[in-house]
Amino acid sequence: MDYQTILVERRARVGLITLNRPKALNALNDALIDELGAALNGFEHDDDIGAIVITGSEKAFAAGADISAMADWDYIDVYKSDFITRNWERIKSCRKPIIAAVAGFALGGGCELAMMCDIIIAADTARFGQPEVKLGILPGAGGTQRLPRAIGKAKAMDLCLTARMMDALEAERAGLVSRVVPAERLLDEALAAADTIASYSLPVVMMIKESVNRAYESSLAEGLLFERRVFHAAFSLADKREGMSAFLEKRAARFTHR
Ligand code: CO8
Repeated sequence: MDYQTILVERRARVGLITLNRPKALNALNDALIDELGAALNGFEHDDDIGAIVITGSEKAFAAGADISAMADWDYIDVYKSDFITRNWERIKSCRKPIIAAVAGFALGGGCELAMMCDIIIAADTARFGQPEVKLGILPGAGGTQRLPRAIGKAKAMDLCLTARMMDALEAERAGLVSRVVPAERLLDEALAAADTIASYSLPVVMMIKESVNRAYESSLAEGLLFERRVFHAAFSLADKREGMSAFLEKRAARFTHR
């Protein structure tokens, strides 16, 4: 497919998607989210891809939804087109792990996109925020829901109500990002993490993603039961046999990803 707003590459078993609207700081318009969905779809259905990295530019992961596109929209426009849920679903529903490699601004929908990913690795230049209040709107792609779950109510309220930005170190302290790395190392670190994930058994990696996400959607008892069922299922995999044999034979495992 010929993409206009993103760049799509493969690095061994890792799918790399670079948001590419530099003049608008990667503002997220419909075309970009559609293309992102199509690229994720391609990687999801490709057995040779085990993990995905989404990144932006040095200056911006994404500075939010495209304000120039939204400026003229009325209630009826966004309601009828089901603005946001229509084409953002693909990001949420991707079953393979996605790492957001964030440098520069991750604001509004950009912060929400990062939070839809499974791991956020931040450059020391990253700045996160939900500044929608300044535009007379509120976060609409999960900011008021995922941010409190990630960093707690106090900081989430602070960010959403004041529109202030949080730097990478604060984001790491607050639990939004898993690691902060020097900006020049960002892509290498994210690709290395994705490469490691992609080297493991793909079905097991997918089971882990599904199980951790279950923690957000269920009680502890239900989550533990879900984990146990999936844990038992893993014992049916060829990769389980290989992983344990490799350990006992003191050699590296050669997973077949099935
Ligand atoms: N939409 C459209 N264009 C943008 C956006 C945006 N969100 N952000 C920046 N740009 C454009 C600017 O208009 C400018 O264009 P031009 O050169 O043609 O004037 C160019 O990018 C560079 O931006 P600046 O000159 O402003 O760069 P600065 O370094 O001075 O400032 C900032 C950078 C602080 C990031 C600033 O651009 C800014 O505040 N941007 C808007 C941030 C914002 O409010 N984001 C929230 C948007 S609303 C939202 O995301 C709702 C989410 C709903 C769900 C998601 C659905 C897709």
